[in-house]
Amino acid sequence: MAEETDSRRAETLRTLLHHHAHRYYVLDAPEIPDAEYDRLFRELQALEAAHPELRQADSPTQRVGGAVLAGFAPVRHAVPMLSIRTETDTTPAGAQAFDERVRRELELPGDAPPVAYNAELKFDGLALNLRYEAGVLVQAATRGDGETGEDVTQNIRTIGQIPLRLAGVPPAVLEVRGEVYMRRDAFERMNERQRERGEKTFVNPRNAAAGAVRQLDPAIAAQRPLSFFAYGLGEVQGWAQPPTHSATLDALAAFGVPVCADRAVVLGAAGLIAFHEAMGAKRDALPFDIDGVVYKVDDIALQRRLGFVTREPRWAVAHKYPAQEQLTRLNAIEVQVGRTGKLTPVAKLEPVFVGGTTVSNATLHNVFELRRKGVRVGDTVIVRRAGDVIPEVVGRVAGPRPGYVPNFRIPRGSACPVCGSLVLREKGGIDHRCSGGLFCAAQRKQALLHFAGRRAMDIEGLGDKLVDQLVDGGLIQTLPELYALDVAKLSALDRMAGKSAANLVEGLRRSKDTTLARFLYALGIRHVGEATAKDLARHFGGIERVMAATLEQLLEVHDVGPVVAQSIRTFFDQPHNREVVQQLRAAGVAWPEHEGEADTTPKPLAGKTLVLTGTLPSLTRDEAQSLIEAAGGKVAGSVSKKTDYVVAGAEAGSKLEKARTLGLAVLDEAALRALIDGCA
Ligand code: 5U1
Repeated sequence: MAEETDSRRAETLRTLLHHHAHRYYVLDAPEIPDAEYDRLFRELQALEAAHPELRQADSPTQRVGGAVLAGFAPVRHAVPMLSIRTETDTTPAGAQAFDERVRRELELPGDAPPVAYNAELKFDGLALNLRYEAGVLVQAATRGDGETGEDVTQNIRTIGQIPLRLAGVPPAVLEVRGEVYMRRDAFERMNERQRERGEKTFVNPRNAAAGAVRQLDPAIAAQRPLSFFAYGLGEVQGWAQPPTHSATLDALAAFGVPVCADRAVVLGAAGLIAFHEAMGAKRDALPFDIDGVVYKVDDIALQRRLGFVTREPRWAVAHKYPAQEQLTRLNAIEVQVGRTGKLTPVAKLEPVFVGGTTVSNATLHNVFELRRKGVRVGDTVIVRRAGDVIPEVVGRVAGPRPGYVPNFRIPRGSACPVCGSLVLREKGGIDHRCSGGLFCAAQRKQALLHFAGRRAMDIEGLGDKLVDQLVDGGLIQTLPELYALDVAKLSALDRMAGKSAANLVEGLRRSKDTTLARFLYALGIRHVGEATAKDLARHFGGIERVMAATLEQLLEVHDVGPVVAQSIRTFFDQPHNREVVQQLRAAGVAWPEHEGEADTTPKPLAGKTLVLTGTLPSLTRDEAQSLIEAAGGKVAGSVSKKTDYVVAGAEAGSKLEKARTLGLAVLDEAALRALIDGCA
């Protein structure tokens, strides 16, 4: 009896979790807080651990694979996976030619009405066949040679968007075909992480996705954020397929399979051309790469009449867009200083048309990556430009060089090309940085914005547009000059007549009355976030003592390690930076004495690191951070094994996903408050 109850409960939990996973991953519209999802998930895990016979292949707990695959078993496709004819003429003539071909093959008279087509996107990923039997995902296979693919079921199970069980009343057998891909933001984040660790980066989202699907260890595959869109069918049993392709896609969406919303039924060549143009204009704004659009005759009966030529259907074509990767010559390498002081080697290229625009500069990220890619001046290189991401050099074309070309270097002791301050690289770090933080013109805007920020000096009315005007108009060269602004000077600026100017002057006046911790944070010293600034203020009690502290003394401060200590020391070793501090104080910036006195309130989150994600029901991000810090906790920007809690609200994204993958504790706002109040 007890067993039957457990079995029924497990079934209920599976159904609930499938429903909420679909709401979360596919519809992006969760109905329950993440903490509740986690609770249900853990309950099912516990039930399955106690009763292994209840564990089923379609259980949501089976998404994170454990065992390392020995290799991939071959899978013979029940229905061959065809390829698609490609129209490389990227002009409207490409669409026109397809429509003419279809009309000819169908022997339509010239005055017959236009053919209806389903127009969709051509995703730049890896083709997959998902086999569902009685609605349960039993196998996922790559295309392979079209006849035989590889069994990648374990890895595919880790993709949250792919349902393990279909919704509704599913057919006996349904093979869903589509493309697994990686979103551009996920790809950029993943590469940024690789760069921070000094590891190899991926060339483009397609390679990263294909590599993840074919990754032998499902646990690693699970860390690669993949997505999926369905676009067709393989074998089907026990289902009357709708009479059109567009209705088939609607039916797949109703089964809970992700289908891209950017699709349309259009009429004739004019409709195809309009779709090609509309999607071309939208291409950069899409969150994923496409390399073209696909046109398919919508009527399945007409598709059958048209049939195939060799391995390609006559009823479909892929109409390309200009490539997002091109070859060109690397003419020179220059160094650029970014807003945060980071030095980036920039490739000066022979201008090339790529991803829809002419590119003559591209980032090389850092000298280590540049060296790993083996890129040198004079090489033929591959340039990628996709979406609104900065163009980058992703590699070189192998081949002999005409003679010796030295590796690009930023020598030890170099001077910043903008301000002449010393260029440094942290021990074990990847990036070279200018140490002239408050002085360097390249960093001026960033320094001002950070200084004015709400959690720094809190200068009301000083936003990025005004900072642009102040710096570009030459009104401000250094931070202390902020406090010399008056209504007369400000009124000359755009949108600063009358009250706005007076309000800013008042904001500046009020900001002078601050705390040592805020002031230290406002200086924008690398690695000195709010929590460290507070620790420094508490420990030293005065700015002179912080500026004079030796490395050893800095290391005595709570949570200050060698990298942070060195960064503080380097900052105050720059005479320009010390001058700025003195000038700010001379301008009237002041804080109460003895700020460092001990705080005796209880600290239930002492030593804990929390990450905030999503929108909380009643607290803003700043309020939640203040609450956590007042309770002794630290707020970190990214999730890692060192995170103690992830506090998640509505529309929490990849941080929550990662927390789940790492098995971290996830709190909602109520649970956070309970923890702080000591009730949890
Ligand atoms: N959207 C879409 N992409 N795509 C790729 N549909 C589609 N259809 C394909 C392929 C290879 O092939 C069928 C026409 C067989």
